[in-house]
Amino acid sequence: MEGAGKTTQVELLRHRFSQEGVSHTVSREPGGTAVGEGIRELLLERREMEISPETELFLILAARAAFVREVVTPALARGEVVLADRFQLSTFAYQGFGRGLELEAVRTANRFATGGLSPDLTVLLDVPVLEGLGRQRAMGKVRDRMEDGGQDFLRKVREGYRTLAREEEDVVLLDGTLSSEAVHGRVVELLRTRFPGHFPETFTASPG
Ligand code: Z5A
Repeated sequence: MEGAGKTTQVELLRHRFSQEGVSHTVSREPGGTAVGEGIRELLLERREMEISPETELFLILAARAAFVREVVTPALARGEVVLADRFQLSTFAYQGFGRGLELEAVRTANRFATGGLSPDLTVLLDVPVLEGLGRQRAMGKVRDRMEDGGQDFLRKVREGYRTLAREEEDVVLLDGTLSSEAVHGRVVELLRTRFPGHFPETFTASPG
């Protein structure tokens, strides 16, 4: 969700990976490529522009197709861990549950955009809508087009996320209302248990 702490957690993890010598790439969606940044601006900042849910979906997937081919696939080929603050689960939640597009159609179109590449793990940081919006307000973030959908829209998105987390094996819900340090500790433990042997022994919730 908005203001759930994704940027904060990605930064904490990036720092730990650097300390531990885990090679990684960090990127954001939509964005992360020249075409993706252009689409991001169109999608989020051009609030005067009418964009239908179907058009919105294909803009997001156009950015994703570039992201997968230009950022993710090359990074994986270099043996790196790829960290992204959002990916396909956001599309299922926002465009599927939030905008009301048929979920199976969204999944099919997404599969085409990604060429079938799927994350090994998605961490869902769950916070109540008002708490996320309050955090964004406190940091002075300007409302974007997606938030123009209002709280009802965002509640549908949150319920969608929670449903997806119950149904999908590679999605784990964490309580995003805990402190940033507590959430980070849980993320580290999750990575250690999900991918045993992949990270150094020193990669623990409370470093030395
Ligand atoms: N979108 C979509 O519709 N479909 C898709 O497929 C994709 C995206 C990929 C992208 O926004 C928009 O695109 C998004 C969905 C749509 N809609 N909107 N709006 P984004 O990802 O760029 O923006 P955001 O989600 O609004 O991100 P954000 O505001 O940067 O939130 P965040 O990264 O999750 O939070 P943060 O920046 O880490 O933290 C926010 C504040 O809370 C900050 O002051 C922190 O210090 C504070 N914070 C962080 N963690 C905590 C904890 N644990 N406790 C207390 N305070 C905290």
